[in-house]
Amino acid sequence: MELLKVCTIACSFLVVSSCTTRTDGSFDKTDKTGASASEPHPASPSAATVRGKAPAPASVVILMPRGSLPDQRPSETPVMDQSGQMFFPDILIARTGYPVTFANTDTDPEFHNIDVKNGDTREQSFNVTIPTGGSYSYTFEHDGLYDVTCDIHPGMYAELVVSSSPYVVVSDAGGTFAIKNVPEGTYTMTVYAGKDTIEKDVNVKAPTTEVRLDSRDGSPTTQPLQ
Ligand SMILES: [Cu+2]
Repeated sequence: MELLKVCTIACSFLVVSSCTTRTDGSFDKTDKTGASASEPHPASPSAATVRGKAPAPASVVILMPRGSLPDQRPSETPVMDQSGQMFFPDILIARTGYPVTFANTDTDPEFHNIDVKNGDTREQSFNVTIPTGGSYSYTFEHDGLYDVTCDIHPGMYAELVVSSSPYVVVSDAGGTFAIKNVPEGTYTMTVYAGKDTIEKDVNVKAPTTEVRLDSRDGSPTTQPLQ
């Protein structure tokens, strides 16, 4: 009888407890919200896809909110690799204030140095040498386009796009681009198309916002909200 009473009390405790006790004595704390910092952020119900056609292949398209930036960590750390005496990818997108990994996975022992400069100011961010199998992590504190070169192999070149906005894509070879999961609101779109820069006000509405980019002369254009 006494044993039954103890068992009843113990079982009641387990029912009301939010902890799952394991036989090894460890336990998992249940998060009643079901959210996890490592899970990707779900799109809001009013999120839109913003798409259009940039005037040049491999254009960089950035949507900057007029209001506050979303508090969203990047889902993964971007990696710029060096292999076969090439940078890969040749255009990499990174978030301001979060790390970027630079790696050297050349199969033949090959030293590379990585010289990174701001494309506008020419200010050098860093210049390091990475042996085969090594890597280097760096966090950029300022938005911008950065040139990535290797002084040992002058033919090596890549571009790094550092943005405080998460809404950034590189267009395909035909200039077509699509930015997904963009909350509704007003934005400034900046398109880096070769040596041209186009700026445009965009009013994003779900489910899809088409953006026309008519300027081909490179002069900044401000057009009415769509
Ligand atoms: Cu190199």
